[in-house]
Amino acid sequence: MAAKASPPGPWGPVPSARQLAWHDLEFTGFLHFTINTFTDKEWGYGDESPALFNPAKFDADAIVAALADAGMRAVILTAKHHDGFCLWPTKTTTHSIVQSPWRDGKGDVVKEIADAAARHKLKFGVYLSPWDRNQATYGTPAYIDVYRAQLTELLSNYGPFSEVWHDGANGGDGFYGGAREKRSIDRNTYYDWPKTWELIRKLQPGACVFSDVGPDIRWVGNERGIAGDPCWAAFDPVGEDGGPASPGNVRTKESQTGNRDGKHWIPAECDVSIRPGWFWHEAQNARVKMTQQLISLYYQSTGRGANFLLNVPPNRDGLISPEDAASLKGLGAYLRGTFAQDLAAKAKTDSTHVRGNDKQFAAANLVDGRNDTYWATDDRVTSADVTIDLARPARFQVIRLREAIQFGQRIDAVEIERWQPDGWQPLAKSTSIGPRRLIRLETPTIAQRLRVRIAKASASPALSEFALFAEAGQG
Ligand code: FUL
Ligand code: CA
Repeated sequence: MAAKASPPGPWGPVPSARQLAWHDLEFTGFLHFTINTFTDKEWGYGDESPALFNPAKFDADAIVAALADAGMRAVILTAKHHDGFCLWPTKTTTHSIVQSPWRDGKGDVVKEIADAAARHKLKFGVYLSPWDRNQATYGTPAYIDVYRAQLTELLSNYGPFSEVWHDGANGGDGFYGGAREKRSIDRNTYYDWPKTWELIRKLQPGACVFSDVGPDIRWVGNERGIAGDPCWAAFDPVGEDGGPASPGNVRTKESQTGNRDGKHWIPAECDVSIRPGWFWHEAQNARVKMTQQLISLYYQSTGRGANFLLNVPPNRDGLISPEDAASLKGLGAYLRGTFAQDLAAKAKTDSTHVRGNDKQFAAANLVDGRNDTYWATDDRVTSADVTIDLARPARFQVIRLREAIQFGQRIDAVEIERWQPDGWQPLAKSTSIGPRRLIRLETPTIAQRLRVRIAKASASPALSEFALFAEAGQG
């Protein structure tokens, strides 16, 4: 019996435990819901009457069930958007749900969504807008205390969080307690983000912090839901002027691809709305993205190793509109149908240059779909082939590869070939893999033997999965 080979030495930055858990989520729902839903606005000014908020049929279970059915594993709610209206009974301001007629001012949207998420086994997160157009003190140090007090309330009272989301929209005109003026802040210094992140770490050590610059997850640099190709998990944010970066001040071109030689593991999250706007607008009911568009976005985000954050805004009733629900249902059916059965699950692998020449080790660990078992080469080897034999021909259209990212993102490029009577023939190519790479072939393909060629790697490669799937119908 061959001795168990020692694991590869790490290369470059590696993910933290909380980031590893976040990578596994793959697909998250975003809920933009607040007073804007009732005023038909995208950015409220901050002077809206709380009396407007009254989602008569609000049903957190129905909302979360629609997300779960689409294949989402987490949900992030706008606890407060730029207009400052708080969806939970906060002690920090009267501009909240307490002043609304909904549930006689005794309701709590954050709690209802958090509890529904727990019931449906989805992770939970909040978006708390740093910019607050309602607060009289916005722009002064006093507001930073309010912002941290709001975070403290949220992170102390609603169970475990998987993500805390801060956007980069910062300052401008607003109500500001009646001042009705324009206020600008210094994006690099005003919020003192490192101190706020420390507070989040203390209250929710398992939560990943999202912003333009991380520290755990980065904005992908566009609001189209599309990751760069390649998309590296490593990222060293740089400000627009080449100086220090901060939320609202980052070179977005590099956010899309990351940095191949980056020093920080800050993977990308791709946010996009199912509708043209982030909030629900009646006039956009006919412009909801169709199932096929969502599938394509899924491959362009999740499929490139990023996470997909799809916004589905509840309507004035407090429900997901039927148009949105139909597209989500189609997406869920496609994802379940496609990824239910890995056609390579029982394949045999063979390879050259396997770590310690332990071919048994390689065969057992590549195709099992688990990240803690992997196929790796000897430390000195950075190009290698692994052959996969399915025992009989299979018809597939999607190839999924994963790296054992606990050792870093080591592979630069791979080529996939299939065996034909006259030899090996190219089938597909890819650059970055990281936590996941989905290759969607243009047509269904039949093969019995396949070969993964590690064309280029920056350190000895460690692959944790090779899987094949037949695509389900697209509804
Ligand atoms: C941006 C905001 O300005 C938009 O309204 C939306 O919430 C988007 C997700 O983030 O910064
Ligand atoms: Ca494995």
